[in-house]
Amino acid sequence: MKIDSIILRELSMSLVHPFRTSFGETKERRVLLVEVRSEGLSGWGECTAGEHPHFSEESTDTAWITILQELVPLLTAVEEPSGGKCSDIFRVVRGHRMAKAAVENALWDLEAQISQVPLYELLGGTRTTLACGVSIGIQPSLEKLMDKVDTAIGQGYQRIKLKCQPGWDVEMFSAVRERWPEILLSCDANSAYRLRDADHLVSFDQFKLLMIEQPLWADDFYFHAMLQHRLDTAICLDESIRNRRDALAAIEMESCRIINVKLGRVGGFSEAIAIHNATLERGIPVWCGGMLESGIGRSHNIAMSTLENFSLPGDVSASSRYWKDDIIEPEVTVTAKGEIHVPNTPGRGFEVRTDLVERLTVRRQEIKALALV
Ligand code: OSB
Ligand code: MG
Repeated sequence: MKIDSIILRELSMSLVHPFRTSFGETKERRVLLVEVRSEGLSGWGECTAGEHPHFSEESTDTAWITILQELVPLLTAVEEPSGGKCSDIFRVVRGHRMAKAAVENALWDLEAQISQVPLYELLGGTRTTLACGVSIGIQPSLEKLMDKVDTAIGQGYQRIKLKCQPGWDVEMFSAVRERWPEILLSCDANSAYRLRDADHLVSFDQFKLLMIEQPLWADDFYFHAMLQHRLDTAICLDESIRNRRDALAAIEMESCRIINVKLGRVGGFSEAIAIHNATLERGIPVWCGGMLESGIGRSHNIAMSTLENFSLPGDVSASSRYWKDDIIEPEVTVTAKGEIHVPNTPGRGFEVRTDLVERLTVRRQEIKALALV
């Protein structure tokens, strides 16, 4: 493919409800989109970096600069770029995986359109229906939380994940478990605990959680392994897993029994597929995490979740849980059984609402390929 131009946009999008984790609250998303144009077609990628470097070292601003100053020049210096070549092309840039993923995924998105095949097929996916779960943020009160859980169960969601932190855990799990003894329930601490909390974390076993996501440090395997040996409940790693090698180390060390795969966190589709294949081979189930994405990132999460080993319900839920108006058409919907039907049309399967994208854009930069050679 020959790239004609690359357009970076920052969109300002308000979440329908603020989302609170152990590291902070988000209401206004600053969504960075990458559009790669080639011969009349547009591939889109979304950068999942947060507004602040709280989940990872990256932010909307660091990703903007990295894409513009480092990744785009590397990409346009290559004769025949493709999504699959991006990890090689971008290798000289250390880290910045969310910035890299935004560009790489736009290329895969474009390739699916050029080849006239659904993106999920290009990735090697086979699932046509996806099991959906929800991630419910830390709430101002137990009553509010019970309402949120009740609504999500009523909507058919197959697994409820509760964000937790010290002071918002045992009592909260008790209340939810008492009212819903049988539901598939998990929790996500986003690194809010320390090893001195081990006894406390072991007490979570009584709630029969499907998993405890990232209880300890965001860069740790060793202490998670120590904790996993004491827990009946499976640990799931999110923040700690940056690539296939991390997944192998975590499995080898028994730091976790489940892995959350996020496209941005691992640097794009190629590395996500590599993690998928390595975990499939070793019998470790994975699921697709979410980063409060707009429809573009959401459609890519759907495509990735069609891979065979995405065997647990993901955090990929309906557009309407996040946005009054999503920037794709149709928006992502979930059936009464808590399923997403994967579109079988060429490309990402959801059109980009370019008019709405323009209206939400607060910063835009276009790089024409001519200016780069
Ligand atoms: O750890 O999974 C996480 C949102 C922002 C940052 C980190 C996480 C999350 C979520 C929300 O859990 C998932 C979603 O609904 O998109
Ligand atoms: Mg998480």
